[in-house]
Amino acid sequence: MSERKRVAILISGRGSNMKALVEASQDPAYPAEIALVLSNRPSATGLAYAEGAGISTCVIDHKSHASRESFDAAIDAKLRPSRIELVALAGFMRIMTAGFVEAWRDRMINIHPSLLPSYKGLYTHERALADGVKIHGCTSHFVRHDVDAGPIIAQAAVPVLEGDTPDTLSARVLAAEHQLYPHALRLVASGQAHVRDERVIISAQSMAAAPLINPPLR
Ligand code: DQB
Ligand code: GRF
Repeated sequence: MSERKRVAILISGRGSNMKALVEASQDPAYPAEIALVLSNRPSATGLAYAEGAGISTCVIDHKSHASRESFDAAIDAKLRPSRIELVALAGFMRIMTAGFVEAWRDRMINIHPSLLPSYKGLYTHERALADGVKIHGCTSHFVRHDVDAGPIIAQAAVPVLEGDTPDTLSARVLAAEHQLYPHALRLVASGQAHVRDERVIISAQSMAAAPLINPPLR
């Protein structure tokens, strides 16, 4: 049963989603092991946590690369000899080139703080509040060159509450991300999630049937 997939997590900062994936992978029955944490920013606070957890870490600073192609090539040149099989972006803030995305097609996933395809890009919580939506959430998806537009693996719906600010809403969504992302990585690493015609098929999985209605019925 040592067929656990070797995963690299790419971060740029805090790394709370990375921590959620590391904690999930500490269960020997989890189908993925975190073999590498890579940051583009030397100051990413998530690096210290990974080191403390005994995980190999690496900094590839985009500022020391003249082009996006050279930066992405340096990342690829670290992943391959590390025998990485899956890449999980976790608050990684650099857009990847088409060549890198194609090289890792269907083997690279991301967590995004909205119910895609709503609120692609940045400042998702501010925009959701400005629109007055009652249900927000987060999405894990395969990465495509078209940013935040890859096939959706799993989503979590989060209620927007009266008086929410970007801070209170982002904290509620982040807690959902920490549940959703380990679940999505489990589906991909175990082979239960497959891309077919740019949609994700989930095999042997009971589907949620109850709607989240906000405000609640009673
Ligand atoms: C992100 C989505 C968007 C951004 C960052 C991360 C963004 O717009 N940042 C400001 C510009 C930064 C820059 O100059 O590079 N989510 N690459 C591809 N496709 C994706 C998703 C993320 C990171 C890289 C993708 C990605 O869907 N090609 C994570
Ligand atoms: C999360 O909201 C994630 O969805 C987004 O960036 C944030 C990263 O937070 N892509 P953290 O570094 O995982 O704490």
